[in-house]
Parts: sequence; structure tokens; C-alpha cells
Amino acid sequence: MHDQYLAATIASPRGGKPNRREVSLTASVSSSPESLAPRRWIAHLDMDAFFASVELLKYPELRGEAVVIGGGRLQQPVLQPDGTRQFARMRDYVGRGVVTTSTYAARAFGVFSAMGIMKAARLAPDSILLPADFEAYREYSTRFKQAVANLAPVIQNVGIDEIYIDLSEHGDGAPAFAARLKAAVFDATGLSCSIGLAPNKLLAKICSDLEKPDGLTILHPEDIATRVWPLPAKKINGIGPKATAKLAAMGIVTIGELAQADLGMLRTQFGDLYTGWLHQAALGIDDRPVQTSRETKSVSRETTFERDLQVVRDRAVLSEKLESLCTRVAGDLDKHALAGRTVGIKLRFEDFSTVTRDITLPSATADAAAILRATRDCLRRVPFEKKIRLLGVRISTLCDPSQSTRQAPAQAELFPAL
Ligand code: TTP
Ligand code: MG
Ligand code: MG
Repeated sequence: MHDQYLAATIASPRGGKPNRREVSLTASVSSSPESLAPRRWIAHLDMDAFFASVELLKYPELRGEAVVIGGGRLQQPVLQPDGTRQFARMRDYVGRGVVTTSTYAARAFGVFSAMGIMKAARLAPDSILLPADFEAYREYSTRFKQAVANLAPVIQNVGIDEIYIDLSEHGDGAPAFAARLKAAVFDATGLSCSIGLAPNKLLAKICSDLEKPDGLTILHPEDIATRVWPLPAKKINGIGPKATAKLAAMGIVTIGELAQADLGMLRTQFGDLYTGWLHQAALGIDDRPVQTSRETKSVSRETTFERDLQVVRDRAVLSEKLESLCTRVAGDLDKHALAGRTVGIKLRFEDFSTVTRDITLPSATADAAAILRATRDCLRRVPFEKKIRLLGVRISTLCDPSQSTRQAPAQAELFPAL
């Protein structure tokens, strides 16, 4: 069974759906000249070939080699009696796994993220294949973020290997400060990163990719026409494969072509809201603030079922859905470097009546199993007389995960009260 609808919300104190709010904000500034606003310097920092670079720290003998990190179960390197390690080669791989990432030496053969490993093996048969080690990547993620946080207070986590940093307070010194951040990241981790420094998040994200690896790309508003407009429209974060294909069908490939496109024509394909955003984005306009984790009030995931579910008959499905929601909430917390103390559930029944229950834990957690246990406690307090159409899990009272405890996974059955 497939979910009809799966929603994720990272709620901020300002409330509302973040994307919609951001769209209306950017639209509203178009009438006020950017020059009147205080000049902002926003950095986007992204680690270079992150997972692969962490592996090279573990296995320095592979430095400079074409190395591929694969998803799924893969053979670990084998320590030989002479102390050297034997690594699996791509040519020996059989299976349906995909490339998670690759070193720049492997990318020279055309091997990139999301490619099937067997296809990649045809391009680079002698390259080395390693399994992913998420624990190590999480540790290095924390290390590089901490190194930046020691120097710059306004940081937004956007993924395991990337952050936005507001460097506006440094004024003309922002480029030199960005170089200092790169050095601090290297000192803390032994890893290189690339930084894009621009007047806003949208442009900074585009720029961090322009001079990888070990890049520092500075973009002034007057450089947009020469440096940004020639790039493909899909380089804008928010223009996915579907929009890219639709734009291509309209003859729009570059960001510059999008900036000059007829708005009426775009509206017929994309509607008012997305067209407004596309146009602003192509002009390099984006007013979203760098939002620190402290500003996030709650993290939630919910799912509406394809058909209404009965508590007893569909117990296995409900248990599976609940577990999946808790895993996703834990993943969101991890991504934003957060933990929470108050765990809540939401149930909407066939007649659209809704109930919520929550429980506050003795200490904050970001652990899926602990969240799951808490949701089960909440479920015990719900009368089940009607079929369920929606199930949601929320965690609030958020804090830094260093104040949290990770607990052992629960073995107990889900929905014990049912
Ligand atoms: P990215 O920052 O997109 O890629 P990267 O760091 O490997 O390379 P680049 O130098 O171009 O930034 O992603 C960060 C990590 O996320 C990456 O090392 C592996 C993981 N990842 C996946 O698991 N699947 C994917 O499709 C992508 C793109 C990344
Ligand atoms: Mg990266
Ligand atoms: Mg990244």
C-alpha cells in the first residue's frame, strides 16, 4: 500500500508553511530596490566528496585513487598478514546498489552519485569500492559544524555535509573570514570544503558548487549576469527534474533564459506561486534568513492513508507506518542537529475528527526507538472506535542533542494496547 500523502513540517516561530511564506516574502521585496536594504553576506559551505573524503582519512593509502562509496551491503577491506589492506574492486561487483559518492579521481571517469554501481564499474573497473560508514560521517559532520560554530554564531544546518552561515556582520571582511572558516574546518577534520559567498542563500548555494573542490567563490550582485545566468536552470535549488524538463520543453535551459522568459507563458505551466518564485530566483533575489536550529520549535511527520485503516485488522500496517514516521522524525532531528523532549501523536479519524496526545520525557532524545516508545505510550490514551485516515508524529521542546541521551532500541511490540 502506498501513502496518498506524506507531509513533513519543520515549524518555525513565525509559523505557516515555510515554502509559501518564503515565496510571498521574496515576491514582496521586488518593489523595493535591493540597494536600500543592508548588504548581506551569506555563505554556503559544502564538504568536498564528503563520504569518500572521510574514507580517505581512514585509508590514507587510497589518496589520489578512484574510490567509490556504495549503498547497501558491501565487503569491508581485509587486513592482510603483511599489514596492508585488500580492497574490493568495482569490476568484481554484482548487484543493484547505487553509488553514494565518489572521489574526484573517480568522477574523472564519469562516476557520480546515484549511478548504478554496475554501470559505474564499466566506466571505472579498477576503482575501489567501499561500504558506507554512517557513524564516521556523522562524527565528522558534527566536527566540522562545531569548528564553524566556534567562529560564527548564525548557522543553519541543511544536511550532513552543508550549512549556511550569515557573515553579514563582517562587511567587507566577509571573504577573508570565509577563508578562515575553510582553514578551521580543515584543522578540525583534515577535510576540505567549498564555500560560496553571496548576497543570499540561493546564490550562495549555487556558488559553493562552482569551484569545487577546495573552492571559495565570491559573488557580488553585479556578477549575476556573467556568472549565474549562463548556468543551467536546474542549478537553482528548488528546480527539480520535473520543472527542468518542462522548462526545456519551453526552450528554457539556462538561468538567464528563465530570467527573460515571458511570465504569462510560465504561469500556464507552473501556476502563479511557482512562477513568481522562478522569476525571482532567476534574477538572484532571495530574502530568506539564515535560520538557526534554535528557532525551530517542532519537527513533525504525518501520513494520510490511501484507505481508512481499522485498528485491529490493519494493526501490522499501522505499526509499520508508526515506526516509519518515528524514523523520519529522528532523521529530521539528526539533520537539523536537534533533540526533543515532548513527543506527540495526531490521529484523524474517518469522520475527520482529530485527537492529539503528547508525553514529555525526562530527557531530550533524537533516537527513533525512544520516540517510538513514547508514541506508544500516547496511543494507549486514545479510544479507538473509528477507522483512522491520518497518523502523525511530532516532537517539540527542542534543544541541542548534546543534552540528550540515546537509548537502546525497543524490542517491544508496537500498538500494545490494541
Ligand atoms: P553532496 O554534498 O551532494 O556530494 P559530495 O560531498 O559527495 O561531493 P561534492 O564535493 O560535489 O559536494 O552530498 C554529501 C554526501 O551525501 C555525499 O558524500 C554522499 C551523500 N549522498 C548520497 O548518499 N546520495 C546522493 O545522491 C548524493 C548526491 C549524496
Ligand atoms: Mg558535498
Ligand atoms: Mg552537500
